[in-house]
Amino acid sequence: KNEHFKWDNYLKETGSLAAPPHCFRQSRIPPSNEFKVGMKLEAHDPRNVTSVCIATVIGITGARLRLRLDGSDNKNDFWRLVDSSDIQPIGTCEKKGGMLQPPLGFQMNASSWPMFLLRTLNGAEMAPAAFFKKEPPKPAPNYFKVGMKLEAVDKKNPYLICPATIGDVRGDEVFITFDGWRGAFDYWCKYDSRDIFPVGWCGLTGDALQPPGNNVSITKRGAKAQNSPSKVTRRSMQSPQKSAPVPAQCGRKTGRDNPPGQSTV
Ligand code: MLZ
Repeated sequence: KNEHFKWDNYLKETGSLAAPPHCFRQSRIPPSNEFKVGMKLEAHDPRNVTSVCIATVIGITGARLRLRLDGSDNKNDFWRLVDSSDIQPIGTCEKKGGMLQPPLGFQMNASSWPMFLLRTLNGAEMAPAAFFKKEPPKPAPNYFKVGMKLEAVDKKNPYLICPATIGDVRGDEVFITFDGWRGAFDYWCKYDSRDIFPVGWCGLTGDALQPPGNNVSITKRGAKAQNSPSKVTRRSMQSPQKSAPVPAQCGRKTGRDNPPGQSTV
């Protein structure tokens, strides 16, 4: 159904420009994804990033892996690029003198962890080291400008990659606004986030890029009125920040900064 979404047409219709590839911490050609479902690897626990845990590949999508930590539940799956520095071959942690940790929310008694680990690794299909690709370097400064288009992970639905627009830029952070969704999914992130991609990325990886939402979007109006970026800025300042960390000067989850009754959903 999303074959109807064409960036070329959309960029013309909205009179907007794609963020150039050098803005992103992504390789120009997406890394090939050789992983198979069921393979095991080491991953930093997203909920406790100092812990290195055992993870199983639950799904493959484009250049990303859907991962589940062994001993955790099925409600905390996460997605990582095959060139993410958050993942590594089994044995890496031990080689560096570290110890594999139970995931946050380990479902068994903590004392059963050593035996659980032993059983988990025994006979496991381990992802070969050659499948892990080197993380690309950070672009030196933040090259993003307000109004640039990109493809971005929807953090509330992290399996989705959607058309987005840079709504604001502050230091090394960018405000990601999702086209056609009235601010409901927007977030701040670092300019070198691994969750944002240049226009055309999904086309290259075979990922299904979601079409923009149907809601009348201020992003579109803002894009039409390219000469008044203040509109975009004002709107992003007013957007409720529900899930993403926000630079101190900007909106807050609660309190005076967020006038009541101001919902964009
Ligand atoms: N089913 C969800 C998907 C929204 C995805 C938006 N992505 C920016 C909904 O309709 O709320």
